[in-house]
Amino acid sequence: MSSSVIDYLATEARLGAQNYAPIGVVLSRGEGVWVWDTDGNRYLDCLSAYSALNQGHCHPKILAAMVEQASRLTLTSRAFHNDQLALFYEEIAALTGSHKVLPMNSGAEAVESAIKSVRKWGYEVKGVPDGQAEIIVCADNFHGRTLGIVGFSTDPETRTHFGPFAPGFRIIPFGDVKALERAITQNTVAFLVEPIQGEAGVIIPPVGYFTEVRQLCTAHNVMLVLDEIQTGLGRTGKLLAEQHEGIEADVTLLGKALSGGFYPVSAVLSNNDVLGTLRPGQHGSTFGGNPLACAVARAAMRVLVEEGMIENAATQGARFLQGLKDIRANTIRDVRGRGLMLAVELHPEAGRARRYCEALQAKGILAKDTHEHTIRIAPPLVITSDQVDWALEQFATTLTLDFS
Ligand code: IF1
Repeated sequence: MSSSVIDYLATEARLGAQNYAPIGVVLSRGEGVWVWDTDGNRYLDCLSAYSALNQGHCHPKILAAMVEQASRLTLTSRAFHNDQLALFYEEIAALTGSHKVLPMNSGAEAVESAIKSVRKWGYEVKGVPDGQAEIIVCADNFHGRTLGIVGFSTDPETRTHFGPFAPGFRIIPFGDVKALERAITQNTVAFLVEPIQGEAGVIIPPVGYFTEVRQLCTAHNVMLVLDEIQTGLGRTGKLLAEQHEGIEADVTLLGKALSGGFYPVSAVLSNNDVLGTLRPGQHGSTFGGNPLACAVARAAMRVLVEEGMIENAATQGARFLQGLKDIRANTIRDVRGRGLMLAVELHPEAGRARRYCEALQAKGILAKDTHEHTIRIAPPLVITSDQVDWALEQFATTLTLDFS
């Protein structure tokens, strides 16, 4: 380790809140699937900033749109109109088939905004008595870090000592239609769920689950809110993960890759009158819908489609998954994924996944562990076959190591 690296780490440790434990690499440059550290070592990015970099690092067309817009107009607040917002609305609505759009910044803000909107819809349209709205969520969910959201997390690390929390949420197991049916009452306004649970370890629900979820929600006039902040925008090999299930959510949440990693941009999309219940003054954000965010998001959506990244995610994801399945190593308990949202779950006896991520780093791959024994793999969607094959060689030699 060079002295400059030690400085960065020591200064962060001394001055920063210690709410992360990053792998000991200091990055200073990125391009496509690659990042470089301060010593000039190159790595294949297999995390993509938790899927915010679907379009790859520093995509030149998104960069150009950002620079051009930044030199013209960055922020107006929503007190005035700007000449990018309407274009952003047009393009995101056309891309996703949505009728209403609420622009926000972070993913957690989109989730909070959806919760407010479906509650309001529940009171004003569905007729739920004031203060009684219930929202159903899943165990092992991850929807962000705000108080409202961590209040319905089931992960002790995420919620312990952050309470008291707001009422109004019911927690059911993920992938269990019967549990959903039992949990729905007359006061249920929404079911909020990830199409594939990311933080939980890339958990794919049983085949047909979402078809039945859709039917139940429709039958009981419950809004199906899909958090596609991580699964959306091509990550799973389709524009939206809901397309694998042949369903349409009532409310879809996007974030992360909506800006291609340049800027926090999120959105609540709805197919019906949920967002229509919001009136002037009832919700907002200083930065939400600002012209810089809109210009960046427009370019990020455009390159995703024009450069075939969604199809590439399907093709390379299948290649990566098969390659991982072909690795014969006693350490591997399970390999799963859809598109380029992949995970290798290790046997508990193999040692901690973090150790394997550090070994991968030494071989030029950056990946992130989750829940002790799972390695998450999510490269930018611009990855090529050769790069996948190279990555697989590194995984094969690393996963046969014994860190128990
Ligand atoms: C952290 C995981 C990923 C998300 C879904 C909303 C949000 C996220 C489905 C909130 C955010 C992040 C944030 C990051 C870790 C991370 C993560 F490990 F927790 F599961 F991506 F894999 N919905 N996910 O995944 O979006 O407010 O952050 O913009 O450390 O919190 P945000």
